[in-house]
Amino acid sequence: MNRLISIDKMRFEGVIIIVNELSSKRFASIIKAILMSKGGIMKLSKLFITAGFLAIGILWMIPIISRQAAADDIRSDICGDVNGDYSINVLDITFLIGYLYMGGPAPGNLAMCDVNNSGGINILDVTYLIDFIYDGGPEPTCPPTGISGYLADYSGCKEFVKTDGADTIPPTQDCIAYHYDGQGTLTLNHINAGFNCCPDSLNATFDLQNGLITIQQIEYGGVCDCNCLFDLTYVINLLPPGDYTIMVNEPYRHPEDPELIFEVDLNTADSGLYCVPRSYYPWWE
Ligand SMILES: [Ca+2]
Ligand SMILES: [Ca+2]
Repeated sequence: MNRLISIDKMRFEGVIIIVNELSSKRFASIIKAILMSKGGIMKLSKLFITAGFLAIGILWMIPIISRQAAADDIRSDICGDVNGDYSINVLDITFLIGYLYMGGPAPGNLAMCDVNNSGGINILDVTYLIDFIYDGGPEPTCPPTGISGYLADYSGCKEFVKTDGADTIPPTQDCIAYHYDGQGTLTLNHINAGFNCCPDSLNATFDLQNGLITIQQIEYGGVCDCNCLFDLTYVINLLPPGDYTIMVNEPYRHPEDPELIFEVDLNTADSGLYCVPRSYYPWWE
C-alpha cells in the first residue's frame, strides 16, 4: 500500500515537472494533437502516466544522456532507437520528448526518429513509440537513412531587369536564402536561378557526402530562344545539426562566373542569405 502511494506520488510529481518544463502553448498543442488522434483519451492517459515515470527517469538519466550526447559517434540505424543505444525502450521516448520540447540534445540519426514515416518529427512520433512499446502498436517504420530533399516550388519566368516593386535582389545576383529550424528541416529559397524561358518543368536532385550538400538543377524541355530567371524553393528533411557546405550546380552558369557554393553553421536554428555575382548568367548565348 505504501509502495502504491509512493508510485502515485512519483507519477504526480513527474507530471508536474513535465508540465513546468513545457510552455503552456506548446503543452496545449501537444494535448490537442493527441486528443485529435485515434484513441486520443486513452493515449493521453498513457502519456501522462509515462511522463510521470519519465520525469523521474530524466532526473536519474540526465548524466548518462549528457555523456551519450557528447559522443560524436552516436548513431543508430535502428528505427525507433532515438538515443542510439541499439535498443528501443522508454529511454527513446524520453530522449525524443527532451529533444522536441525541452531543448535536449539532438538524436544522432534523425531519420530513425521519424517512426511513422511521415517525413517530419513531432508529437505523433512520440505517441507512435508509446503505442509500440506499451500497447502492441505497429512497429516503427522509418524512411531510408540519409537526407531527403525535393524541389518544393518554383516561380514562372521573372523579368530580366529589376523594376520598381519587384525583387529586392537585382538580376546581377544569384542568391540562396536559407533557414534551418534546428530540428532537421532546411529550406533554401534560390533567388534568380537561370533557366530557359519555357521549360516543360524543373527539378533538382540532392546528395550529401561528408558534409557537402550538392543540389543538381535539372531542366526538362526548354526550347525557347531565350533564358530568364526563376525563384526555386528546395526543402531538405531529416538533416542533422552540423556544419555543411552547400553547392548548387547550375546548368546555365557561365564559366567565368563563380560557382554557387557556401558554408553554413547549422548546429542550431539559423537563417541567412548568400549571394554570388553574375556578369553573364543566364544570358550568355
Ligand atoms: Ca534506444
Ligand atoms: Ca513522423
